[in-house]
Amino acid sequence: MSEWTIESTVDELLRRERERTDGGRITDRWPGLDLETAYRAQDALLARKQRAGERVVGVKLGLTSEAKQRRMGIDSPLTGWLTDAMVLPVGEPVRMDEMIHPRVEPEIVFTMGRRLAGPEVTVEQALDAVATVHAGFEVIDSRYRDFSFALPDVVADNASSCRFTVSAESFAPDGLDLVGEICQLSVDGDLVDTATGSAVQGHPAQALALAANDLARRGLAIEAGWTVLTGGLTDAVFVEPGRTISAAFTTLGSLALTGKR
Ligand code: OOG
Ligand code: MG
Repeated sequence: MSEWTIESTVDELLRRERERTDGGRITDRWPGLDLETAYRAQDALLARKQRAGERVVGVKLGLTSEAKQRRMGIDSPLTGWLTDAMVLPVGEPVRMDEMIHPRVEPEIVFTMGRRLAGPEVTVEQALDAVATVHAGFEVIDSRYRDFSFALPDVVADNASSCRFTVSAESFAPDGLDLVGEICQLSVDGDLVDTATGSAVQGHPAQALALAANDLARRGLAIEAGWTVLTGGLTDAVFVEPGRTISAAFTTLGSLALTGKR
């Protein structure tokens, strides 16, 4: 490919997803891919998925915790789209044959009772628009080799999104201590990581406000009924066939996922 464009970037990322193959950074080949152009590519990628019949069901935040930022070497949060095709029902295995190199991370998830439009949304306003809070898992599957990317690369790649699971147990935001909520992550029963809700931008609703304000720059809002993944609390764990990854939260309940070849 000689000249890289938004459309050729989308073609390449969708090809990798379809063929379940990773590849090099787009920014190595297209140094002109800046953040704004990358979000335009992300929106163009979503438009392709919508033309193929997928429906937007929410939005995700990525790199909202220090654990994730440190691991990925990027210190700035980002947003991506969630579609109905990404829903992984509770208890279903992670079908690795549909993916490249999936990793799982525990997240605090909001479902929205009201529309939330930026700019200048505060934590209080954000929390006020939330209907229910849940424990969740995100399965990320970067279309880049070794999950190695610069910020514009991962933005164009819809923030590595692949699947997500939301616990059926739901909680009203009032009366929850989301800052102090503890999440213990285990692999095959062995505790591997622990974090509290404060890991996510100081408060998961701060991440929600950030998403609303970020979308406002693109003339968009978080809609009533949408699901919002606020970002991995801990580092992500690779899925392996037969490996069970579980998360136990103080009040939000427990969830487990198992990899299947
Ligand atoms: C980017 C997506 C990060 C999170 O929750 O921090 C993300 C990646 O790590 O591949 O979803
Ligand atoms: Mg995530």
